Amino acid sequence: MGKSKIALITGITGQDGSYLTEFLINKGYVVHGIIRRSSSFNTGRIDHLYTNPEILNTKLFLHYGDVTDTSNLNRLLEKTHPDEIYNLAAQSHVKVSFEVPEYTAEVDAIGTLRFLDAIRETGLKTKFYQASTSELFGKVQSIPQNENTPFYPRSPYGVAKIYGYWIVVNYREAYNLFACNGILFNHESPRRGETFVTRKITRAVAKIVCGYQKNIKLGNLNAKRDWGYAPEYCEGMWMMLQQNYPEDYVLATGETHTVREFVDLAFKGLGVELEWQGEKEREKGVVKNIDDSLLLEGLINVKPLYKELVLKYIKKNNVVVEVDKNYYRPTEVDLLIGDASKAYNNLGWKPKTKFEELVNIMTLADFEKVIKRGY
Ligand code: NAP
Ligand code: F7E
Repeated sequence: MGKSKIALITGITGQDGSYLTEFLINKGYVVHGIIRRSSSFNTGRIDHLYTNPEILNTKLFLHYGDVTDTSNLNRLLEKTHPDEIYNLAAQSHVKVSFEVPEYTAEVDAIGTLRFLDAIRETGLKTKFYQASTSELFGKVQSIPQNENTPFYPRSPYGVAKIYGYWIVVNYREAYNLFACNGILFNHESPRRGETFVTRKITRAVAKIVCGYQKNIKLGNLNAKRDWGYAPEYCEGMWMMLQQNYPEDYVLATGETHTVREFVDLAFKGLGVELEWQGEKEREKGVVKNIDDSLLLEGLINVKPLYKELVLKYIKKNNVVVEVDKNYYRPTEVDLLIGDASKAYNNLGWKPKTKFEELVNIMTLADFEKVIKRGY
């Protein structure tokens, strides 16, 4: 048996970091992950790996670190000698980036430079994946967006990530590094952070149906996103680093949907049909009908309990969605829809999970959590 490849992952405790770690361990890699010191546990998404004695300290090693600390990154590179680096660490929340723009730049832009420069300095022969984003397209200059679409970021997050993108291109050209930008459109899962809109919706819908919450307050319901399923996108990251030449790739589904459509489907999966009334800040999602024939297949075995809950807490004409201007952004990205033909042609990468299936996976997972734990 050959020697295992070694991967170093920043952002291992995040949504993508956790799926990528599972994927790489299954492929026979030894994975080193950088975690931040935090005042409470932040390893929830990788605990199933971390607490497995067959994995911890044989296939998975965790190191304290931070992409704002150059000496730490240099040390970790010298200690771990990775074949592949996946730079997923980021202040990744677009709305929050308006509140902490400088910190966002420090982590998302300069953090990327620190890593590339550490690779250059150590002369390590390693491949580098940069978590670039569809937020680079921002105020879109053409529809759909692909690798040749001009960028127009609309947030401090997008602007910081554009620096990350170009510094990867520059170090690739200047120092011949094997470095790739994955320009990934939104990708979601039951492990998505609770303040991103998809997870906020599926969690709230589950709680509303179970009587823990009356309604959900959201911002721009008209925003359109190209939403895919995170584990598939993590496989795409790995595929980029297995090519003969480093290039940049868009990963996307090629479909776009509004936030409102996401809300509709999440409620529908739990047997609740909505009707939208009013406009702009006065728009409301109101219960039109309760129909347990709409219930997701995975929930059939909890049907009696579901019926008991939903009939108790959800009534026709209940207002379950409201608009709250506090969730609006100073500048919004109105529409994203990606064209991933290059990834399909060169990598053979293709998204499998369709929009409705994605909403159902997330709704089901949150409903099961709420039923079991109440939150
Ligand atoms: P996420 O769940 O927010 O995870 C971010 C990770 O970065 C967490 O592990 C976080 O650690 C870590 N981190 C934050 N600041 C750090 C610092 N200063 N030093 C070291 N680690 C730090 O994000 P994600 O959804 O998995 O996304 C992964 C990457 O892809 C991010 O770079 C994101 O910007 C980018 N991206 C995401 C999407 C998407 O739709 N998900 C699309 C395109 C690009 P803690 O757990 O301690 O907070
Ligand atoms: O917002 C609208 C909001 O925060 C999506 C990050 O992973 O993907 C993500 O960035 C849309 C926006 O994701 C609420 O205005 C309405 O138009 O889920 P989000 P994002 O901003 O698209 C990209 C590709 C990344 O790279 C980022 O790291 O939904 N929206 N109401 C809301 N958004 C939030 N968060 N909360 C609301 O209440």
